[in-house]
Parts: sequence; structure tokens; C-alpha cells
Amino acid sequence: MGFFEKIRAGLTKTRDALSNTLGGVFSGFSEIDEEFYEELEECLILADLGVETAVKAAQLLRKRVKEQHLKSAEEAKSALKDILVEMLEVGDSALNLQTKPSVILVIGVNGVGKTTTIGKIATRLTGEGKRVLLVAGDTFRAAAADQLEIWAQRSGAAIVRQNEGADPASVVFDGIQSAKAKGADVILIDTAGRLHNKQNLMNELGKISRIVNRELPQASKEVLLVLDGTTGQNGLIQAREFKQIAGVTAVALTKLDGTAKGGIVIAVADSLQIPVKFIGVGEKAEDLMPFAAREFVEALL
Ligand SMILES: Nc1nc2c(ncn2[C@@H]2O[C@H](COP(=O)(O)OP(=O)(O)OP(=O)(O)O)[C@@H](O)[C@H]2O)c(=O)[nH]1
Ligand SMILES: [Mg+2]
Repeated sequence: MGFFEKIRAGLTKTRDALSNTLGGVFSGFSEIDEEFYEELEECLILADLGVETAVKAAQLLRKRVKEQHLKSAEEAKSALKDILVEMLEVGDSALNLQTKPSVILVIGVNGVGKTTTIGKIATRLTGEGKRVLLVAGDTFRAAAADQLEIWAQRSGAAIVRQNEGADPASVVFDGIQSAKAKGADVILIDTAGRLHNKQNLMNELGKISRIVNRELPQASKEVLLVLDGTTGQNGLIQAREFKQIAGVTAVALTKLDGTAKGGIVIAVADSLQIPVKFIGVGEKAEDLMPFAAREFVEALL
């Protein structure tokens, strides 16, 4: 299956939902009137763009229809695609991995797909011939490091782990020393999603960041926030909190294969102004797509 087919397949549920609703709007109106915009807005909200982003998209479309003297719903559809692409392009969609080693710190609440996403990214990078080191910074549960270890074996990445309950920052310190010794290209750090409270999580992420900055001051660093696409607008609330706590540089949206609300990707990019760099469309190693705004929108509409 080619790249575009895979995104399309992964987004089937959202696309089906949208073609029922949005398809009806574009085919049901021969001219673009106020009712058209109202229905359009409603469809976008249903696809989980969120009220704010849906209203903004419709507003931008109004402006463009006027400026470019668009007449048919078909023309409006193509203009809407362009607008959604522009709303998605809020920064570089590729990972910044310029230095050796580079660091990707992966964060997010429990169960969103952090460890799986790390395994998928590791598979992709080792496939490109890079030396990858996984750091089991989730010491909250013993099973967390075991799960990461399986991904290390599958992907051919190295792993650094300690016992359950160890200080995550100390595991990260070990990981960085090992990466330096082995000449690793990329360090991927897994973190716990479940901590006693927000302050706890904030302290832990802060400590990990300080270690990384101290040990690798010149390195390219990404803070990748993983969000579960099926949680919709709730994910957005989480994202705002993590953005404040941890200085998020990139977002991965997972489980888009399981939801009809893939519009959340647009809501996240637009309301956080942080680039979406990956989307997860399944549980297997190859089910992670590097994000491309145009392909995404074409697969959706
Ligand atoms: N369908 C689908 N399932 C996914 C995707 N990404 C992850 N999962 C599944 O979601 C579940 C949780 O994934 P994990 O990677 O363990 O999530 P986590 O954030 O590391 O969870 P904690 O370590 O408990 O905080 C697993 O069953 C994964 O297989 C995806 O893109 N699509
Ligand atoms: Mg995990």
C-alpha cells in the first residue's frame, strides 16, 4: 500500500463521516449562501474541529469566496481544502534531528500511545540506518520498561533501563552517557503518563529536561506530545496544560484509525500553533505516518 492509500485507509471513519455530512453540503447547495456556511460550520464541528477552529475556517472561506468571486460549491470545496492546509501548516512538520545525538522527549497522559509511538519512530529511524537508543524513563510501572524493551528488539534500537521506581532523571542521565559512548544518533525518552498529580508530573518532566539540557546543551531537542485522537476536545485541554509545563515542540496524534473525529488534528494545530509531526493509524510499527498537511486534507475530503 502506498503512502497516500495508507493515510486514506487509516482515516476511513473520519472520511466516511465527512462525506456524509460535508459531501451533502457541497453537493446540496448550487450557490453559496448563508445557509451553506451554517451547515458547513456544523459539519466541521461534528468532525471535531472544535467550535473555534470551525468558525475560523468558515470565516476564512467566506473571505476567500468573496475575494476570488467563487460561485459554485465545488469551487468553495477546493478553497476550503487550501484553507485547512494553511491552518495545519504552523511549523516544520519534520523532526529536528540535526545533531548527533538528538533527543526526542515523549510526553502525554497515560494510555495515549507514547510507548507505541516511540517504537514506531524507532523502527522508522533504524530503517533509515540511524543508531537509536530508547530510554525507559517511565519507571512508574515495571511493565513499562518491558514494553519498551520489546520495541527495542523489534526495531533494532538499544535500550537503557533501570528498576521500577528508579528516578527517571537518573535513567535519562544513564541513557545520555550510553548514547555518547555508543555514538547514537537519536535518543528517544519514554515517560510515565500516570503520576500522582500534575505537580508531580511537572516536577518530573522539569527534572528530565534539566538533565538533558545540562548533558547535551547543543543537541537538537524535540518535546513530542502524544495525544489520543479518539479523546477529541479533551485532548486539547491536556495539550494546553502540557504546552505550559513542558514547552512542547511537536505533536503526534494517535488512534486516528479508531475515530470519526479526525478533525481534531486541525483543531490541535490551529489552536496550539504547534506542528503535528506524526499521526498514528494502527498498532503496528508501520502504522505511523509522518504528517503532511496536503495529503491529510486530501485523504479527509
Ligand atoms: N488503533 C490504534 N491503537 C494504538 C495506536 N497507538 C497506540 N495504540 C494502542 O494504544 C494502547 C496504549 O498504547 P501505549 O503505547 O502503551 O500508551 P502509553 O501512552 O505508553 O501508555 P502508558 O505508558 O500507560 O502511559 C496500546 O494498546 C497500543 O497498541 C494507534 O495509532 N492506533
Ligand atoms: Mg507507555
